[in-house]
Amino acid sequence: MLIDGQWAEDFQPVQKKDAKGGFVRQPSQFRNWITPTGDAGPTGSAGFKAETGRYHLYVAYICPWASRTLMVRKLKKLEGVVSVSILNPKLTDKVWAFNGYPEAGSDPLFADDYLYQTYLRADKYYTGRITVPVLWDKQLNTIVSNESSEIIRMLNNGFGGLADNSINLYPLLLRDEIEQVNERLYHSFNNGVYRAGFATSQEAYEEACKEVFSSLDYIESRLATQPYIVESVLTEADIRLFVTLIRFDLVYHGLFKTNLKQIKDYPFTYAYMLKVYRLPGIAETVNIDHIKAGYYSIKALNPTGIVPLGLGNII
Ligand SMILES: N[C@@H](CCC(=O)N[C@@H](CS)C(=O)NCC(=O)O)C(=O)O
Repeated sequence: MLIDGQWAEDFQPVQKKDAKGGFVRQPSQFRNWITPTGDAGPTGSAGFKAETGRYHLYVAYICPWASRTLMVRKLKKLEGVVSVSILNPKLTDKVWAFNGYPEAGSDPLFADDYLYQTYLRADKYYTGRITVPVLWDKQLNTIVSNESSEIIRMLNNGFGGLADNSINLYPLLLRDEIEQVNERLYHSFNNGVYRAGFATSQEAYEEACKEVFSSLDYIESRLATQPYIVESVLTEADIRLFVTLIRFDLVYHGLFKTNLKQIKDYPFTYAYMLKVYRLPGIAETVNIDHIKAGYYSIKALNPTGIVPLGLGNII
């Protein structure tokens, strides 16, 4: 990570942990909001008005949090409004790099080699991890946000008439239930797989792994009686769920040791995952080769860098 704009330690083995060896995810630091008028959102400063061509999204296909933003950009038909760069899926000692892998692009804005340089352009004394997604403002030359849960809300309703508003992923009437499901699934499922994978004690691993599977039981029981995870319409809760499901049999089951069962052992959940995958545009946001190459490049978990051959029969 960077401390006051300087590299502190190698990224690879360093993940923050608690006293029991549990993985602790660090909070995102850029928390502004794009709004139709440029007024401030729930956090951060004003001045980020929705405009075509003004914003750029840096993502990696490996990353579930970044993939949320790619999915919502597609569903809201914002491809012509917000441009995108795909990073190299393989993590380096300086974390995310541009180029050097099929379908990874260069940095169209500054021709940088690494994403950390983008963070330093926004704040030359930046302290924190270098994470994707990053939503960049070409006009103010800064990061609008690096928090995916907020970026997907901006893409959903911050762009006014520039977006396709026939889809609303955060409808007013369902917000309470969406928040409840998000809350239920974030810690124990979306982040639960990471807590299992990056645990450094048996106790922390077992606790996280069991929570992952009790979440899958909860997901399966909901999907047995309704088409989407909240009622009968596609919402942001489905986006957040899908990105973890699609990676599960492919990488979490093996590399993160969440291996009590696979998604294909949950018939309703498996059918639901395929249904979301087949929604228009969604398959283009899933790159299986990048997901495998990226996760299996995490040296702390896989020092030899060997990538298994199997595809987990996911799609
Ligand atoms: N809270 C962030 C988390 C993003 C995140 O952790 N991204 C991972 C990739 S999946 C990352 O960039 N990790 C690099 C690191 O932590 O050094 C969000 O949801 O946007």
